[in-house]
Amino acid sequence: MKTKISGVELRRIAMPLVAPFRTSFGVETSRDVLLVRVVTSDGEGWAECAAMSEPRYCSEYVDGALDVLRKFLIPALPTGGVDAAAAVGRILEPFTGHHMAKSALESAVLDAQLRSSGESFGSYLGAARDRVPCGVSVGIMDSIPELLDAVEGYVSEGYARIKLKIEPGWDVEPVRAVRERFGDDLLLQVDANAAYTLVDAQQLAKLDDFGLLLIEQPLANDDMVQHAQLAKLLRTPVCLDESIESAADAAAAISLGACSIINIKPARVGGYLEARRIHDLARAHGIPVWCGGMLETGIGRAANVALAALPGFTLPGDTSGSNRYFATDITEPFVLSDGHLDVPTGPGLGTQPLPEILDAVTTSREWIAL
Ligand code: NPG
Repeated sequence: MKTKISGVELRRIAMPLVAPFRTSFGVETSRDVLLVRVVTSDGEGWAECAAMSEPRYCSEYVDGALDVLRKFLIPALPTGGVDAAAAVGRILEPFTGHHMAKSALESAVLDAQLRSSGESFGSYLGAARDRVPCGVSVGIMDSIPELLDAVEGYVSEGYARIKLKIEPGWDVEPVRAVRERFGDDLLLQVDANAAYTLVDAQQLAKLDDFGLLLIEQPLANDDMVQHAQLAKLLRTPVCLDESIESAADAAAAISLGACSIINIKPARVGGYLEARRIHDLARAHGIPVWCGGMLETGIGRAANVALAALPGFTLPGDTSGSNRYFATDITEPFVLSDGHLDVPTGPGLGTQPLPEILDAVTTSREWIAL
């Protein structure tokens, strides 16, 4: 039986962050989030669009996602209904790019489908465990003492690994300071968000002394060949994030030797089904993967935690507790226990927005009938 979609609500919310989050591409103080709610003949489904307010991490941004959903993606859904969420990706394929917007629409339909069949995201995707070890991403700070205080706080909360954001001028020294203070056993990795070029290879090779798990996206998003060259010059494993927008990209990166680890962000690759394909491909090639984060509310976090429970996710992800970013989340918060988060077991995402909190942070709503 087909699932008929009667309409889609696009709801924008403003979520203040507990502290500014600085990366090599900008500073976030508040998260401008687009939520998607589909209403279907099987019930409703929720999803979160990961696009940020400005196109700095990638070309997508919230106003753009709203526009493409409203004008092209939602109107493309057949009024006769879809067989399953898996059909949504194929229906949206004629539109190029816009992976985050597409991912949100497909995920909302998947949530509706799973809520109605009573299956959880984790079970549907193939989760192999009921809880996942969690890492935390630590932004660029004004000083080393400030960084050490922040890391100290996360280590005492029980995070299983620390990721330091780096950029030219903030790389070797912060890594050295964290290693000296917290010792060699701390699982530590760095993320450059494309801030370097191949000319910086010698500087990046200095990080080899610190036993890092990986260096993430050192070079530009479209520099696959240069990442392969850099990987030969470093002992630290190269992990790609921004460069991998599809399973085809992952296949190219693996065969080029551009990376030996992949950060899978479902939104960046167009959804959880493509994310699972990348997981399967990487696993078949012995390439470890881990689940990235984009400052998600509990809606996006729930699905990410489910994905992170798949067997090839052998490194801790950026699946932090809700309180890493938000004083009040729009769902029941995800709370770290012994460095882990439980994989939700309820139907679909296994969580939903709390109406009063959601209303309090809503800045706009729009209903698009099919
Ligand atoms: O824990 O949700 C999280 C954020 C982890 O560092 C993180 N995300 O480049 O991976 C990244 C970075 C990011 C943040 C990317 C915001 C895009 C937007």
